[in-house]
Amino acid sequence: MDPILFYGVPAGCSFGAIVALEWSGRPYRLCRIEMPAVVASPAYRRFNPLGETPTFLSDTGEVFSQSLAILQHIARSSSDPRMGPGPATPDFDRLIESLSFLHTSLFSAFSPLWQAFEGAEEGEKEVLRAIGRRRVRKAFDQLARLLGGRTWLVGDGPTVADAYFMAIVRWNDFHKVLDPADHPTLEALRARLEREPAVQFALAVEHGQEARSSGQFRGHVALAEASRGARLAA
Ligand SMILES: N[C@@H](CCC(=O)N[C@@H](CS)C(=O)NCC(=O)O)C(=O)O
Repeated sequence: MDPILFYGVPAGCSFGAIVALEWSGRPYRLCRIEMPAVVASPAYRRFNPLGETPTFLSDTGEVFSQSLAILQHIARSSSDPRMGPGPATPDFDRLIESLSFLHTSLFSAFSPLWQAFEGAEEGEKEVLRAIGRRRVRKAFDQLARLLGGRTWLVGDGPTVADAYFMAIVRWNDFHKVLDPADHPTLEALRARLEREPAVQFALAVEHGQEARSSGQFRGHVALAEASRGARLAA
């Protein structure tokens, strides 16, 4: 069976996995999960007890979560160079370094801002915003240093690390912590990615617009339909 990615909208971190699936050239399907309504529902929690997106249902029926595990699973399924360097290569350390930084520093820097937005106590909101803004500024500065003078995060072309970067960096559009002009190298990386057909596809999918796949997207699956073939706990 075709693997299924359960992706979250609006603007979920699962965006990176949609791009990776497009680049993989392997057949796949998508299941759209509205946040916060459907992501917290009992029907979705059968796939993801944490009530988070993304979740992946593999071609053998295994169900697992966590963006980095999903990106690595997709990367192993394809020999497209955009999957990034393989484990036996020197650049693999650089790939894991980039993905880890994006997850533990950039993603988590936005967490206090999302908490403030999603309904913290009134007295906590200003504190969360102040912490989030400080952490986002620091993470962008660090990421610019990590990128250095390179065109892409890893190696000579786009990889799953850049796809995941694209998923997270756009959260600044919503929270407006930084002026993108303050980090011209990161802004240039984002602009390069926005010219990628797979990125344009993922954006169109998220917005519910007509989306042209340059990979092997085989259509959306409803949540109820997705459980067929999945190894789920009773
Ligand atoms: N550690 C998880 C984090 C997943 C996560 O926090 N997902 C967010 C979207 S980016 C989510 O589903 N939030 C639930 C909600 O907003 O209700 C991963 O890397 O996949």
